[in-house]
Amino acid sequence: MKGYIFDLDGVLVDTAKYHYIAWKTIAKEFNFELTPQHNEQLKGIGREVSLHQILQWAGKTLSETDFTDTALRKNKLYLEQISSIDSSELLPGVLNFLQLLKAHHKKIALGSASRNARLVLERTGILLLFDAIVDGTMVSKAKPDPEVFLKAAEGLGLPPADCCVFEDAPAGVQAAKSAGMKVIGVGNPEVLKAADTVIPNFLNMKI
Ligand code: B16
Ligand code: MG
Repeated sequence: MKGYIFDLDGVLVDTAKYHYIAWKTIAKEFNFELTPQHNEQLKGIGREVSLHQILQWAGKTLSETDFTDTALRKNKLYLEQISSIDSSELLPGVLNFLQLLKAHHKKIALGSASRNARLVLERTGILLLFDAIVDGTMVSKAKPDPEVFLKAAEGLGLPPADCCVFEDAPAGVQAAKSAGMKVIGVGNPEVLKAADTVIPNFLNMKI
């Protein structure tokens, strides 16, 4: 493989838990208890799609203004959670693996649904390791649509078949597959059945 494309939340950094805490707080406002099982379905999908899903589970509807306001408040809660994160938030083995790829002159890209991706990369000190960054501000279709990963490959100047994707969410695995890329799941093999292979983390990775 020439190109390595990484999802952000739940793959490079342990921020998935902060999205969960923020959504749980919002869901409570609708008297809805958001469980880890529900949250699994929100991973990797965009902010507005997530809010639509929570409202559907809660059996609630919001006016357009309240919807926008609620999505903004969720983001504020998330930003509060990540206000003091640093490199300790990187998941096990991430930094070593990124440096190993660099040492082997491999291309590295980010393919994330998050509009806060750059901020998180900056705060955790890995921003400069990326040759291309595609985040939620640059795509019009959320995962499982392949747009984010196709744009990342384009940013690296590589055909999709030369790229592999690391993903922690079923929607992201599906997006990578639809993009025609090899996909390595990071996390629970039960949840990531559609991936080509699943690793628990980046410790002891070789290329
Ligand atoms: P934001 P990823 C995704 O990032 C998260 O998994 C998902 O929980 C979140 O709702 C989405 O980004 C949008 O994030 O509200 O920060 O724009 O996993 O694709 O890196
Ligand atoms: Mg993710």
